[in-house]
Amino acid sequence: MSEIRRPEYGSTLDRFLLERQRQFPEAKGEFTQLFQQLALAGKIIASRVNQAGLAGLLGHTGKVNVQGETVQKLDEFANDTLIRAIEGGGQVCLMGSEENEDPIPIPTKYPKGRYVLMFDPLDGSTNIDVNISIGTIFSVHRRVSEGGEPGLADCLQPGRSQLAAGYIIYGSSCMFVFTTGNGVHGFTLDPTVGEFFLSHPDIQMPERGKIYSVNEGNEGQWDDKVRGWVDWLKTPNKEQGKPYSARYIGTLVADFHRTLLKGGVFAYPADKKNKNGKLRLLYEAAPMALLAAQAGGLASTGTQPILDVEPTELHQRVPLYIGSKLDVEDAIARVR
Ligand code: AFP
Repeated sequence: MSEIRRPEYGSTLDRFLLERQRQFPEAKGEFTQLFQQLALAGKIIASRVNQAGLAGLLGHTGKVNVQGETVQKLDEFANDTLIRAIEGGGQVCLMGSEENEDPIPIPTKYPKGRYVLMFDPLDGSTNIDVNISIGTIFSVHRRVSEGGEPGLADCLQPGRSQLAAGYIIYGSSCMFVFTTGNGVHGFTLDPTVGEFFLSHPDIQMPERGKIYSVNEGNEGQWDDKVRGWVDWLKTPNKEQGKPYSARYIGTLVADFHRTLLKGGVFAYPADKKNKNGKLRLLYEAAPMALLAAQAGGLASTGTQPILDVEPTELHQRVPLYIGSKLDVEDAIARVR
């Protein structure tokens, strides 16, 4: 009879956060508490995602969001869950969600903290009904306005000033992957215990990969440089490890997660239809850019590091090239 292997459990998320907190004697634990609330929201969303077909949560609400997209029932559920989990905690003074047109204030009955939370509650909505990975993306900034009520300026901060960023992926397992500026760490949820356990400490992106990830259905809308770059990736060249393989899920969290672990490049270029690309700077590109940088990778608009883009609007879009350092450098050299 073959031996039954006992699962190996790493540190819990709570213990990991507390150990980090101890390294900063001046820390008041607010950051730790914020992460605990994010993890709780992630567990609630994960459990609903798992039961979606049974719980009447598939399909759309009949509403259209600020991006002009159909709001799925799970989009709305995830947005409400995050807002409810965070607003009463006292760590955050303002939130911004991809689903809400304006910044989300903290109700007056709750204390306000010094952090600003930006999030995409359920990235990859179009994949919800077909059982494909979806995810939650978030980033944390420090409040920059002084006195009075926090406002739009607190949300419109460049990626470089993010204190933390991460995502929760609802895939074949649920993982919480984040950085607080000290490497990228991945925790896997054991649903039978209800805890996230450290499964992927200090993730490093391979310097070069073998996969490109782009919606090639848009090829007819691309300019010649983007088309030339993708053709180059597909042209056989043994020494350069080409042709690359194509993978495209259509959920940024899932495409980025694969790129983080296996390397390669993901792109959503600007095209004739989407002059600034499709992806949102504050809820998608900037958080992933911080994760990529912390894992040794790169993220660019094609002409500028994503982390340097100064936001001017809450729902601003940017072209995105992200992934292994050498693959993104190749992309920049060819599409610029
Ligand atoms: P949805 O949340 O509307 O499904 O959009 C997902 C997304 O913002 C991002 O997660 C994907 O990478 C990208 O859009 C996919 O866009 P295309 O369907 O145009 O390829």
